[in-house]
Amino acid sequence: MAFKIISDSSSNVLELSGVDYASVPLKINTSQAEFVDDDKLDLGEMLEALKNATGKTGTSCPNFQEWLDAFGEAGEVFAVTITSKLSGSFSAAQNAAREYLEEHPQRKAFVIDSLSAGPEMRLILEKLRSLISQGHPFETIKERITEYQQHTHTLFCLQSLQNLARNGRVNPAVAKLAGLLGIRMIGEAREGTIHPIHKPRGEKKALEILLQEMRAKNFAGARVCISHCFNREAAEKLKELILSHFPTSQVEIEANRGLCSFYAEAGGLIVGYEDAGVAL
Ligand code: X90
Repeated sequence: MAFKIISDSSSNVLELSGVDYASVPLKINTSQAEFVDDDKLDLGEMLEALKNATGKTGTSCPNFQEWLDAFGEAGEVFAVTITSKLSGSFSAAQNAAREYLEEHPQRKAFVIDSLSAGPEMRLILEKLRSLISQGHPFETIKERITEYQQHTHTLFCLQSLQNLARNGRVNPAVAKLAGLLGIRMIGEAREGTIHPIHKPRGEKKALEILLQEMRAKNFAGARVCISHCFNREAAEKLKELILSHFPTSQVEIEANRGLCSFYAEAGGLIVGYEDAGVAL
């Protein structure tokens, strides 16, 4: 049966070559406009509209029907969602999978809670693609991807946490300092939630701390994906820093799409990486 991989747009992955793939968009809303996080989204326009927005701004996840439509007619589906602790996307995808399997009992579907957002999801999606291309059966891929997730992690470095705080995804007290006097908030995804760890001042210090935190989680030079929001320069510097200590690492850089741009805000970096256990 044909495999299909799906993720919601918090993964920043709009296309995945070599496999049947679909991205299901989240939406970013102001009281004046709605931005659908698909390949037609103009990020510059979205950030400009957010800057000028009066009133509440927020996001919404794909609903049951949108997930179900993405499952389509595929025989075996893997769906990867943003962390279930901060969004309803996982729950909607699970309900869609249940319906899909009820309608077609011979088909298979597995919904994966990434417990993260952004580039760690890309690592999971690309691992799924590689397991599929190796010809493993569905059940083996399920086991292997669950095992793989034990060895992937997310760190972030944000210059503003306003949108996270305003939408109840971090404590406003935690958000307060970021952005003042060059202070960044470095944190990690811990059990699917946002966990602050450092508040360095200045970019150089921030990048050093990111690498230090990666080492603390047993990073030893495997795959890394850095996503940025209008800050390619910092992403490039982090890449150089990682490569200077771990020359064999494979480091990719990507631009955040709409959902991650809304929450990581201008200047933000999100880092997804594999620890040394991944090769075992
Ligand atoms: O359902 C919705 O409307 C989406 C809500 C998403 C809320 C949080 C997104 C955070 C994205 C922050 C850095 C990465 C953190 C890792 C998460 C545990 C960007």
